[in-house]
Amino acid sequence: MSETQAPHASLSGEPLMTVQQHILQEQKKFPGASGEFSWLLSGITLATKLIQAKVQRAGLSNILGEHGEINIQGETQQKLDVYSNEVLGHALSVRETIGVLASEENEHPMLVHQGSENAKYAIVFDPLDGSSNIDVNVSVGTTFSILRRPEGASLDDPEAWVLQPGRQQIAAGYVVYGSSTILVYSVGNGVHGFTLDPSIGAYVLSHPDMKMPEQGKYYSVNEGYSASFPPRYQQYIDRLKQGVLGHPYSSRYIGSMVADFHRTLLKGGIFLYPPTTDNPNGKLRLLYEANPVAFLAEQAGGVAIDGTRRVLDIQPESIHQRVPLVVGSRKELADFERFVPTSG
Ligand code: P6P
Repeated sequence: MSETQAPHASLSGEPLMTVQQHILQEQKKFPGASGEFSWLLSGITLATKLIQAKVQRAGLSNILGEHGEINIQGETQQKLDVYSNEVLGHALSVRETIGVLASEENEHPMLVHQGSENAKYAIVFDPLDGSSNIDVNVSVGTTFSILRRPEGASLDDPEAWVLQPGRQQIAAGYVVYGSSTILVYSVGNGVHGFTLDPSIGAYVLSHPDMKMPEQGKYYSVNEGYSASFPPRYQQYIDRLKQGVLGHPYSSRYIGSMVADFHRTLLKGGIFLYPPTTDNPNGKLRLLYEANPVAFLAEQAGGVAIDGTRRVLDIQPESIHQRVPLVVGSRKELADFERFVPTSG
């Protein structure tokens, strides 16, 4: 290491910036913010490190296979789903500023601290999105959305804490457990990515101020359902393939939303989960899949709609509500909105 290099310098020679340092810097930009926000987010970083350790060893610790329980979504729970949900629940419930937790794995939101009057935040999360891919070693992810306690929200109505439009999120993010483990988050001041360095057990800034390209070259949708998409969706996808936006598009679909969105954030293009015959409101859940992704997409210069409306403007009616999702680069989304009438 050269003398001039900081003791803990990154490969580029820049001093290492951990996610904790970054959060402390970010929250200085928010008048009145106290250390509580960084303490809250540290609960997420800790939990996702524990989840990552299990995901990386799933095949070895015989944790693969079904847990046998059926979750609120009617899906068979994988053991890692259950573990991830418990780890996040424990790590977050010791943060006294959090009053309500809502998870994809639980039917109802949970009050924590028996509802401390000091609680200011609610956190909504999907502990392990894409879990059906666990057994075949495909990337999975954790998503989270942080909301402020609504003015006057009663402790005996935890649903009111989380049934807020996505534009009310004060922070959102995801962790993608892939070839590397990357945390991407925003507090409304740009999008920043951190790669977990296992040698020091810290998330280190690797993607500062992420911007979604104006246009990409991939479309991402499960074409197995195309016969049941609204016709204009399929016609729109055909246009992309024919090169009407300047070049023919290639298809990329992992079937794990966090991984599909992460690629779209980095490379641009468009990710769609349209309405289908089986899922007329799409399959993705508003509160803990579409909202965090839409928040990040907009912060990075992209666009996120449900086919007609801005995702972040949707008033949720229930915590597991599903919405169609069309998210991606400005150019593709502008063309989509011109081509697919609001009736879909
Ligand atoms: P399909 C995973 O179960 C998930 O909720 C998202 O992560 C993913 O984008 C979607 O479902 C995949 O659904 O119907 O294409 O298998």
